[in-house]
Amino acid sequence: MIDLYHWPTPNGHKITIFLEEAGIDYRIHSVDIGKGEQFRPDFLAVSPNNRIPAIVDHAPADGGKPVSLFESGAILLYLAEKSGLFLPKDLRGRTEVLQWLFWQVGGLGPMAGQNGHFNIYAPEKIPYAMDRYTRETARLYGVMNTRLADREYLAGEYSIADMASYPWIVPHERHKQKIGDFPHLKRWFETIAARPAVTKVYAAVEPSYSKPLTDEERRVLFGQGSAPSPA
Ligand SMILES: N[C@@H](CCC(=O)N[C@@H](CS)C(=O)NCC(=O)O)C(=O)O
Repeated sequence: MIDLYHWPTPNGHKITIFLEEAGIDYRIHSVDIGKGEQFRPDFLAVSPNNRIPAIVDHAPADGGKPVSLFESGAILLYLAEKSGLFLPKDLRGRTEVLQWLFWQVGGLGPMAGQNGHFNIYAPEKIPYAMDRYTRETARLYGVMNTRLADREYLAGEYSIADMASYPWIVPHERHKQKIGDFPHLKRWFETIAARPAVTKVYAAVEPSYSKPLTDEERRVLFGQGSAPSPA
């Protein structure tokens, strides 16, 4: 059994997609990040970065005490190794998947995140920042589109690299991208959207970003400084 600390955001969806695809039993612990539940000591003990997702695996492969883990990329890698699924075992296949997984967690996620921040959430409209992150998101979409021109998935078979990237393409309109401008990415996006596990994840809960933030949620999310709590 996996305890999943979750909120319905792109990084949260990566893990529910994996668990549904792999058919692994899990229990969701909702962490309402707009209400500040990410600062609760019991959650910080699992995720000291006060971010979802995080997991606790009560039946780790070494038979030892439970393993707790934060960072979506590390969680996907852990679960893939645990289950033997969605990550090739051969050197080259594995390296290729990890390369695209790291590309997502170090590039697509943070850049699209800043895109959303400056285009949607920022109280002041700062044209330089909006333009910078809209262009950078477009560049990353272009990289994916080129990569997908001659293959079905980002790296070999459907893998944790695709599961990490898909939830960050779902909000393409919010991120001011026209998916039709990226035909290979669009084909990939539609293929993954039609997978039963993915449909189930998105049918179960509306993404948290579907609703505008309240002033209090803004304070909690964007007022954080060096202490693990909002200002
Ligand atoms: N690098 C982290 C990013 C996780 C992240 O940013 N999570 C957001 C939701 S998508 C969060 O928990 N935010 C809470 C906060 O900002 O306090 C990962 O890939 O897991």
